[in-house]
Amino acid sequence: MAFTPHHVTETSPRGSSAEFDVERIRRDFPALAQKVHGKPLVYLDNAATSQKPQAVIEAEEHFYRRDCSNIHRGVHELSERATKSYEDARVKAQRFVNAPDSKEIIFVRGATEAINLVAGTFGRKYVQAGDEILITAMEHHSNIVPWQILCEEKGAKLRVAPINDRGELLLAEYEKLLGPKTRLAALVHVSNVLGTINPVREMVESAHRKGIPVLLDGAQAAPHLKVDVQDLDCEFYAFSGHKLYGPTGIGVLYGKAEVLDAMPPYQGGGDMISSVTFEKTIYNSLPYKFEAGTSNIAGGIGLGAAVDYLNGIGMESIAAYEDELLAYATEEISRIPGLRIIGTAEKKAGVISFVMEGIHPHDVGTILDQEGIAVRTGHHCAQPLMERFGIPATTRASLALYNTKREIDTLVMGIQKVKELLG
Ligand code: 7TS
Repeated sequence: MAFTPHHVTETSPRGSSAEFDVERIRRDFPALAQKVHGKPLVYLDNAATSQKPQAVIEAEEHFYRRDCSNIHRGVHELSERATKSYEDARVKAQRFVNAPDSKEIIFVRGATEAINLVAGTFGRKYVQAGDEILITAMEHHSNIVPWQILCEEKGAKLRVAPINDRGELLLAEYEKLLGPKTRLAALVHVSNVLGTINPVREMVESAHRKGIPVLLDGAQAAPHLKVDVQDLDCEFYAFSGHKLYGPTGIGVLYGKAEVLDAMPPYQGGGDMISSVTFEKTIYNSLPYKFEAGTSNIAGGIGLGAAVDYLNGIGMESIAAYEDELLAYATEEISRIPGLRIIGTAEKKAGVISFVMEGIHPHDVGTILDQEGIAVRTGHHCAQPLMERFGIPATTRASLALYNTKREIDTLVMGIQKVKELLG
């Protein structure tokens, strides 16, 4: 049931602008215009999930209002429209990460499911007792726990590449840990707590020199950087739609075709088969082999609209704007006495985590909320990383393309207020 898209219909073409007009961008995001506790919303919890532009909301709504139908199976008009929009979105995602072929784009629920898919199929097939999986000390739980489950089942071992006090990976240590028993290196591209951008291209190269395949967790990279899976040469790349201004419940696993082809299916059911008898089932070709059951069709279409939206602005412009904003925020926030930033790597994207002397992050978050400022507090699903820094939790401000220096100033004033009240 291969579907070959000929002409991909794009939504909301904006034309790329050399100048980054943040005020115009803000108007595309209806949720940003609201007040919270009587104060204008300052949304700085983008690493958890980002707000959605009108174009994404409209794409989902359009599907439910006009095209709602199941895909890949109907001969009728609505099903054909829905199938085309969904498969167009796959091509958009393919181009977004520069994958060679759209069949290498597997739609999943998000980065978590993408990693679980690889652990449950690639891992189950290739990992044996005594083998090793290599991760880093700065992984999100979703790139730790699936490997622990696999290791437990197989009698394999999880190895962890250490980091320095700035939150940078110790590359020499990482290379030493790439050994003859390593079956996969599963590495975060950008840390959700520290903001560290790992030198993943070099890390993939070192792994490949020893014949070790690599999965990159790009959940926090895809919204901030131009991702090119051919340049990175990784076997797998995982990301979530909802952190990329798209809907929740949809994400992507990119995998090299030859690697995906050799892997057993993930879940069994409709759409992932080519033929079924009680004696034998023949699986469908890529990407459908890994997409059992009715997909998040509206989500996929919404993700396609998010990609169009980002392309209209340009990932390079977004990265440059956010870099400037991060530098400003770092400078302003680090001036506050008694505050310590956790994660001071030379190469960072979009995240500032901090702790304040004598004040619990939860109290910081609660007071900031009263000021209309949304941040996340806690361990950020990275408990081993908290342990590495000897802290239970941080307050985290995470940036998006629509944040402004004015909002950073509001955050700084909010933190001053926390100090006045609790310091
Ligand atoms: N990997 C990283 C690096 C992440 O930051 C997250 C989510 C995931 C994987 C999982 O993504 P999901 O979409 O499948 O849930 N990170 C966060 C966060 O920092 N705050 O809330 C979710």
